[in-house]
Amino acid sequence: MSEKILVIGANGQIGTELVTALRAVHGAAQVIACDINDPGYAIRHSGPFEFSNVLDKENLHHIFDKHQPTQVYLLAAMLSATGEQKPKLAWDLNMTGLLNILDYAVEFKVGKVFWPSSIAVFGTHSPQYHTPQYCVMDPNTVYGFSKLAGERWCEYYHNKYGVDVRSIRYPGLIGWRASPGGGTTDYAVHIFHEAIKKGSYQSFLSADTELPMMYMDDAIRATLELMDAPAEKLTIRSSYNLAGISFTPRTLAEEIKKHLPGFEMSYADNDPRQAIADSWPKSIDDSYSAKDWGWKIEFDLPRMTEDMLSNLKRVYG
Ligand code: AKB
Repeated sequence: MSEKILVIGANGQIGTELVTALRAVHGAAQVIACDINDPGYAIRHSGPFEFSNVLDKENLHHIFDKHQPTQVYLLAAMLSATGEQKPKLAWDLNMTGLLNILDYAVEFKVGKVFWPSSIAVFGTHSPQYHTPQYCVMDPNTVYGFSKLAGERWCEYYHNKYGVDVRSIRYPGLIGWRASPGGGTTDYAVHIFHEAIKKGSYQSFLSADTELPMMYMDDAIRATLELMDAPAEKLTIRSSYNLAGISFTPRTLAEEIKKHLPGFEMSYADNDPRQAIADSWPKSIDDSYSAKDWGWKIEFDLPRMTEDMLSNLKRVYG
């Protein structure tokens, strides 16, 4: 049976790359990119697009009715740093948006739903190193506890209504095709752009702030592999830990200097994102992902750095 796939929040950092990957696998006409904003050139010219607002249930109903999707990827969300500036809106967007999609997944008998969670579900009392799948979770950002509540809703809709919902707790994601929007891990993308454009970068996180990150190619592959995994193999319907690579701003700067020897890094003081980063894990244990659906990372720090720089050099000419 051919799939009909809705990607909601298609213009964002993950959506831009996921739409391209899904269109390559399933054919452009089968993947409907949806976003509240005008799409970029690549998305508009490579297949169908619908304006959608996850908080507008009527508009969503129309889109589900028109396309009768077999799979839905819900990527529209407010991230950690922006969420702290607009806490009520972040809660509403992240929570009501998810519940609207889960309701329509039941009503329209959608085959599979993907929804991203985050390392932000962990908090200051979670183990900081090799943070396990199951442990104390006391997130202190609106983004973090909306993701944690969302995980519980996903598991609930799976158990109660049989929705085949699948989810990953993404680490910070690093890619060259699209910019991140309002996260605590965004420095690890901006640094590459500034290194090429200006030869210097001021990190808003301190030199030794270690966080789990992942190259976008690995993140997209993980998403597609999880969505392709046989349902009976999946033992987790809240969200799977995914480890990625852990590094600090200092280590990343050193890696960039191997390619751009003149690159200069400085560090800002008192950025509010520091406290968020300090409450998150430094590394993740993703053994459930390896066991249940065979997950294996491919990009380490040197390989990711080389790939980012060579692609961005091409982009900036
Ligand atoms: C953020 O920094 O808010 C996101 C995330 C780790 O979920 N990139």
